[in-house]
Amino acid sequence: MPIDPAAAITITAYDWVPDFARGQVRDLRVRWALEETGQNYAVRYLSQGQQKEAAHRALQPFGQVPTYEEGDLTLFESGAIVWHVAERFPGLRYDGASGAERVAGMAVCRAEHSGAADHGSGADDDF
Ligand SMILES: N[C@@H](CCC(=O)N[C@@H](CS)C(=O)NCC(=O)O)C(=O)O
Repeated sequence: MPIDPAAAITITAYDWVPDFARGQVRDLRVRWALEETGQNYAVRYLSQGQQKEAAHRALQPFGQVPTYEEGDLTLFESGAIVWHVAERFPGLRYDGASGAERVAGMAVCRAEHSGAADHGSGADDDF
């Protein structure tokens, strides 16, 4: 994982998550986008309740994670952050002609990137 305390991008996450929510906290979406695009990022961990303090609400008015900071830019809402990462860095978007082609192209790119294309059944080798 490209976590680097000195990275230009900082996201927020919790330093403690109850069992039922492990793996579900929405910083996962942002981490995924950053990892898929190969971007190093730092993580600022918040303790229980710290998300509601004024310092964090200045970044996320609803007192939630994740947030994204890069220079003067601060973003919240995981969907908006993922969109920004896809616009900012190559690797998530596929600029095909139509919406369906873009999605199909993205699926192939992701499969190749993850190595899945090398480990398939072979049945769809012409795909
Ligand atoms: N729509 C927001 C939802 C963010 C959200 O629900 N964050 C949760 C963790 S998954 C949170 O920080 N909850 C703590 C709280 O609301 O006090 C997003 O996608 O970023």
